Order: sequence, then structure tokens, then C-alpha cells
Amino acid sequence: MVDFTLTDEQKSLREMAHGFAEKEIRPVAWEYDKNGTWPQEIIEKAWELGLLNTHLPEEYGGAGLSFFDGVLIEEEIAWGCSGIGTSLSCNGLAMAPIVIGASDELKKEYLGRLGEAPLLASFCLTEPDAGSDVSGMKTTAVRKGDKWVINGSKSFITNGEYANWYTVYAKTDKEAGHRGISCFIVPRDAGVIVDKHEDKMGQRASNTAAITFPDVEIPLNHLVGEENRGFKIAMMTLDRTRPGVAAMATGVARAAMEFAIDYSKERVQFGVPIAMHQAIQFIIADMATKVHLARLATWNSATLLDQGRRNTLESSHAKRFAADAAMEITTDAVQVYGGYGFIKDYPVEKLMRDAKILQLYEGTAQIQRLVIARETLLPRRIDEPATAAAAAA
Ligand code: COS
Repeated sequence: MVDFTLTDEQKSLREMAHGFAEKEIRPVAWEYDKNGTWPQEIIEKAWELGLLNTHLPEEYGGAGLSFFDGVLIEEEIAWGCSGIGTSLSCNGLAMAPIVIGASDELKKEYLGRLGEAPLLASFCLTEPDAGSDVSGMKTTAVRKGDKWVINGSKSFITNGEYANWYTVYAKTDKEAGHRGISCFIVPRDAGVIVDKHEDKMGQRASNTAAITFPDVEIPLNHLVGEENRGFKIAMMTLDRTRPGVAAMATGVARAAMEFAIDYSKERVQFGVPIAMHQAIQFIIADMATKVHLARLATWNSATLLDQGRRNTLESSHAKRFAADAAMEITTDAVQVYGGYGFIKDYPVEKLMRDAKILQLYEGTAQIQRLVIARETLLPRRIDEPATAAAAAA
């Protein structure tokens, strides 16, 4: 049976997340955007309420929520501010590889830290010369005695300046392409250097940093999963986290639509509120359709994950559609506001800047289309399980 009717628990969860966004995030969002203020207090409050590590298993002190519950929360938080939402959801990206492939010992230590205190972790895949082309990474991990020695630089690392530990991908066999990449946990105090704080166009309350690992030594047991199997862990991670980005995009799009609706009822031109003009009504109608479809695609991609099924195609459908919709809807919201939309005193200008990154991070709009094309041209693998065994295959 296909049914997206929310249970009472899911409705309460959504209301709780919405209330948090409305009370704690919205009132400061535009101010934090202006100054690029780090939302430490909000992170701590979110942790108290269980909104920081939604997918952290209960045995490690997390909320242990389903992926579906997670996207309900992520839409509401991003409705408040997607920059702050990115800061809050980043632990999910860093912890997914650990949940998929790490030993019980590593899980206990590093997932346990996230459960015990409002700490942050970062996901380090992208490099200055390896963005979409993950296999082109240059960071290396070399085994020396009882240590791995990691050397290299990572870029665009969310929460990089504040992370307690990092999930890091590095080449363990330089000649083997994607089959020569491994995944590691690197604690910050192992000698990680933060090189640069990026000054961004949008989502300015999130932290984005360039990181270097200069001869950073970590114990041998800090390898996550099997050696040279890191690429698959990274891909399975992105399958799990792209629905969350799609949910955030839906939240940004919905916020922009709501502002456009309110404004169109107040702004009078040619003697009537502009909402009375069909030119504006059609823009609003297109916004409503896109928000609705973005949410449905997001919910579908999260549901497959909860069923333990591979969702590569659906996750890319959701991420690509919702991110493009957020960009289109925020741009159209500026259009509805007319010249005022271009002025920083009005709310939609920020939303248009915030939306852009949704088409870039966790796989560009073009990478999503590449994945969709491959999955569509090749036979479907809908029943393939998304398990640790699949990562090792
Ligand atoms: N789940 C499990 N395995 C997967 C997978 C998935 N979703 N996607 C690919 N794989 C496996 C393939 O089956 C293949 O396995 P074998 O080695 O057994 O043949 C292997 O991984 C390589 O796959 P592929 O040939 O498709 O790799 P490409 O180098 O062509 O890369 C893209 C594929 C471009 C899709 C990938 O590099 C990508 O997603 N890039 C974007 C990265 C990104 O999102 N960066 C953002 C940073 S995180 S904020």
C-alpha cells in the first residue's frame, strides 16, 4: 500500500521541529546570515531536544529516528534557516559511513561522543582538485608500523572549524582508482589543521573550511570498513544523506513560497493586491506544485532507505528536483517582490542566495543527472539491499 499519511508521532515530531525553527531559528536567521554568525547556542539547544543527531542509534545516545522522520525534521529546520540547518545536519553525513562500516569499537568511541555532548563531526571527501570526480583525490594514507599516516588537503568541509572528529577518505592504493580509496576516522587532536574559513554567498551561518592533514598519525584500527572499499561507503553515505538535502531544499522553497504569497496579498498595483493578477497566480501555482513534488520525491527516497532498499535513483531524483525547485522558487519569490525582492531588508533575497548551494553540495545538479541517467539506462536494482555487506562487495 502506498500511504504517506503521517502517524500521530510523526505529526508531533514535525510540530516540535517546526516550533524549534519558529522560536529559535527564524528570529535570528537574517542577523546570523549578515554576520556569518556561528549558531553555537542553537546547536546546543537542538542537541538537548534530540534534533542534532536524529539518526544516531539509541545505543550510542542518539534519537535513533528513521530516515523518514529525519526528512520531516530537516524540512522544518531549513524552513527556519538552511544555513543553520546545514550546521545541524552535518553530523548525519559524518556519522553515516561509521554506521555503515565501522567496527563496534570505533562506533562506541566516536558515535558515543556525539551522544554524550553536543559535539560536531565533519565529512571530508572533496579536495581542491577532486569534487565531482571522487576517484581523483590526492590525499594518501600510508601504513607505518602501528599507525596510518595521512597527508593531504580537503575543501568545503562543513563544520570543519568546529569538528571534534573527521570522517576522511584517502588513497591507500594510488594505482587502483576508486578501488584504492579507504575511509578513516581522524580525531581533531591528531594534528588536523584548519587552513581557511570560506566567506560564502549563502548559508552564511554554516561553517565551511579548508582542512589539511600534515603527516597526521592515527591508530591502525581507525580504518572504517575494509581497506580500499571507501568509495562504496562514500556512495552509500550519499544515498542516505541526499534525501536530507532534498528535504532542506523543500523547506527553503516552502519558506520562499509563503513569503511570496503573503507579499502578493499585501502589495497593491493597478488598484488590487497583486495576488489578484493571473500573472502572479500562475507563479504561485507553479511554486505550490514544485514544493509538493519535491516533498513527495523526498519522502519516497527516505522510505526506501527505511525499508533497507537501495535508493540511489530515487535519492538523486529527490535531490536534483528539490534543489532545482528551491532555486527556481526563491528566484520567482524575488520576482513577486519586484524591486524590493532585490533589497536585503526583504527576506527573499537571503533565500535565493541560500538555495544556490543546494544545487552544488552533496553532488551537483549535473552529478545527480549523471546518476539518474546511469540508473535509468541500466537495469533497475531496486531490491538491492543498502547494507554493509554491499559496501564490502
Ligand atoms: N551504492 C553502492 N555502490 C555504488 C554506488 C552506490 N550508490 N554508486 C556507485 N557504486 C559502486 C559501483 O557499483 C562501482 O562498483 P565496482 O567497483 O564494484 O564496479 C563503483 O562504485 C564505482 O562506481 P562508478 O563507476 O559509477 O564511479 P564513478 O567514478 O564513475 O563515479 C559518481 C560516480 C560520479 C556518481 C560519483 O563519483 C559521485 O557521486 N560524485 C559526486 C561526489 C559528491 O557528491 N561530492 C560531494 C561531496 S560530499 S558534500
